[in-house]
Amino acid sequence: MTAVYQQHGAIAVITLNNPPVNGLGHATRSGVVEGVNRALNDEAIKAIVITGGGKAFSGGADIKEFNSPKALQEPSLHTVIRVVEESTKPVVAAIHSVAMGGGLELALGCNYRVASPGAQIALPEVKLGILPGAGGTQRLPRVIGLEAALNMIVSGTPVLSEKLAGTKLFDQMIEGDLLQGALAFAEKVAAIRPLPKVRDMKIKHVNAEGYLQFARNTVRAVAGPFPAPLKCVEAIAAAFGKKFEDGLKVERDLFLELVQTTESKALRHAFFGERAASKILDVPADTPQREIKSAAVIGAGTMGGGIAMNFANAGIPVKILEMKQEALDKGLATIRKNYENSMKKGKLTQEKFDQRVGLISGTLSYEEIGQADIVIEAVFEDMGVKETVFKQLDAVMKPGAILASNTSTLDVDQIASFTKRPQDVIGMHFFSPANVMKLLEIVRGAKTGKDVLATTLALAKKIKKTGVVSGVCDGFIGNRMIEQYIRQAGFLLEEGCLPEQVDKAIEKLGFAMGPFRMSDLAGNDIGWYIRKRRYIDKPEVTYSKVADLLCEMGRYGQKTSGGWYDYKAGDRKAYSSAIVNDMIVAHSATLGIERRTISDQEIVERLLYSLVNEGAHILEEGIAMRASDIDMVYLTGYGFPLFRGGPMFYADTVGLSNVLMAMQRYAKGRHGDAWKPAPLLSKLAAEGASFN
Ligand code: 3H9
Repeated sequence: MTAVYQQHGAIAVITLNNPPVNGLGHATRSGVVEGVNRALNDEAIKAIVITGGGKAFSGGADIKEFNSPKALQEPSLHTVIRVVEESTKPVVAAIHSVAMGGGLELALGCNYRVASPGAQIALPEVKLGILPGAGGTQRLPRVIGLEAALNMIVSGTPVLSEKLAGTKLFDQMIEGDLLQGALAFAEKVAAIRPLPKVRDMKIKHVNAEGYLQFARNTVRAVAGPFPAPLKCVEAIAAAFGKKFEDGLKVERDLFLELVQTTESKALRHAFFGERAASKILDVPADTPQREIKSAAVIGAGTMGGGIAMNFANAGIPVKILEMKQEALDKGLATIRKNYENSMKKGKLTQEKFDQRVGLISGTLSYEEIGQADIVIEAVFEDMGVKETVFKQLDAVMKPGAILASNTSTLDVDQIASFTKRPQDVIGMHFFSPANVMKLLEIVRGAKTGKDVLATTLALAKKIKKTGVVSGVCDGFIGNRMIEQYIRQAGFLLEEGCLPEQVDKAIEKLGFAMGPFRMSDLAGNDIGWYIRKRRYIDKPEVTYSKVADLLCEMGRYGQKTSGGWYDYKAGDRKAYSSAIVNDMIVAHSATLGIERRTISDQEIVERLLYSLVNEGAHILEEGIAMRASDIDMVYLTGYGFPLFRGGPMFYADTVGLSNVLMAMQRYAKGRHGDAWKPAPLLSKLAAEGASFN
């Protein structure tokens, strides 16, 4: 039973007890119903208090139960709230820390609510692609008003309890001991009849219809591909002009509709995927961690500067090392400018600006960084250069310091071998711009210490990144997969596409940017450099030379005002380039390829299934621990559309046997070798199973 029943004089206290956040799973729901019935049957009890044990009142319905029979098993949350609302003895919710979703809805079913200040109050269902499905859309407007409720429900953003103190949501704010305060409050109201019920309150608004129409228009414009925000408005609209029970029914129907949508499943997948990524099977949660109170970064370029900003933003002092004063000054000035821009946009106060800039310093001397708890190397992507740096670091860094490399492709084990302390070496692959992008690929070397891994994962959270652990291989999870995607994009050009068609097809699917606009932004010369290095010893790898030809034309992308597209000064818009398109067509002729019309469906399938197949290899080899880790890499680092849940989740929604069938079709075309299915993909498809 996951609710505890206790008696305090004439008051029964039901304490939700389902760590970590008192999710209202089946056992907890049963516990509340049993507790209320027990109190009703005990003549000595005059009132009931419901509160939460541990670190929350309640985080809401147990999301892990969704789409499982337990979610619908009685007592449902509706039943629990009805039992509470129909209680003949007053029920008081005593709220602290977190009251979200179904937790808040349960409190709204109580006759009274008291709260500690500082509690996070929210109906965040919309962030999971659903809406409050246990009366929240009907009851919240009755206590805090239409406009405030609509804002909370459509945004899902938490509001601090003290900010809602003047509304009918709370009958009393309690400073100090919440339970004592709640017991005293319950004593005070025990004899009052009739019992107040939120459902009986009237919602007042001078022009509800007009306001709701305005809300529909605004929400439609910003909801993008997600259906939930607009349905939230519809559910709230039903709170007007309908009987309470009818409004509840509208809400319920919309909830059931939304919970089945792929968009909602994708959002829930991402919610759990983010949390799962920080759990490593052989590194338990109680693994000792090293203390990180100071950091150093090698290299003041775009990457090094961005990495340093992450530390300063988290309040950790960081020293940047450069070889030349000029480069150091330039790097520090860029950081300052970035912060100034944030300040101009009103995102940073002067005080925070001073604080952050004050935490970043520069040096030209390795000796001066020796006492840092962690050092991250962000120098040129070349093994020789890394060797020089890591040998220096090995010589100067204090014992126990973590030595991290920001390499995006190189062998972290080889880098570790340049030191006498491979257990302290780890990969921390940030994505550009490093102060903005959420993803941090954490590369675990063969000898990386478990404490180093645990510390780095905790650090990722501290600097607000999504840390995903990858094993060592060429390109790790993200870049190893993207290589296959880019490869297909090149073949598509040779066979009949132009860059715009490829980009548009994948952008229509929801990608932030297609492969060619992305390359123009990142710089085509980077891929060129990597291809030269990577393919020298791999003559068996076939790839389109069209990108090399582009680079030979000096078209490196936006930075040279021309890449796959043309660019105008001061304008990032991509314009179709006649020279490049002619070059592509001529290249096909040189190869003897008769160009053909290629459908958007083929483009999308070839780009995405190449990602999926490589992802399956990565999973099978244990480079990624779980499919959702791969999805998190793509959602947070590669602009994969959130509502599609990441490449592996997307493949699951298409059906793995359908993915496999399409791959078999493409295997009959040019470069069929690229479509050899990963054994794991074949196996799961044959079993009718999925990755996630
Ligand atoms: C709902 O209520 C529907 C109803 O309207 C209608 C129903 C009919 N369920 O985030 P953290 C787990 S929908 C199950 O790292 P924090 C989480 O997975 C629900 N588990 O901690 C993690 O587990 P683990 C509406 C949940 O302190 C652990 O708790 N509610 C739930 O940074 C710690 O999570 C929401 O959308 C849950 N509802 O933040 C609230 N919530 O340790 C979503 C959390 O195994 N939750 N877990 O990895 C949150 O926003 C944050 O978790 C919260 C705590 C603020 C509560």
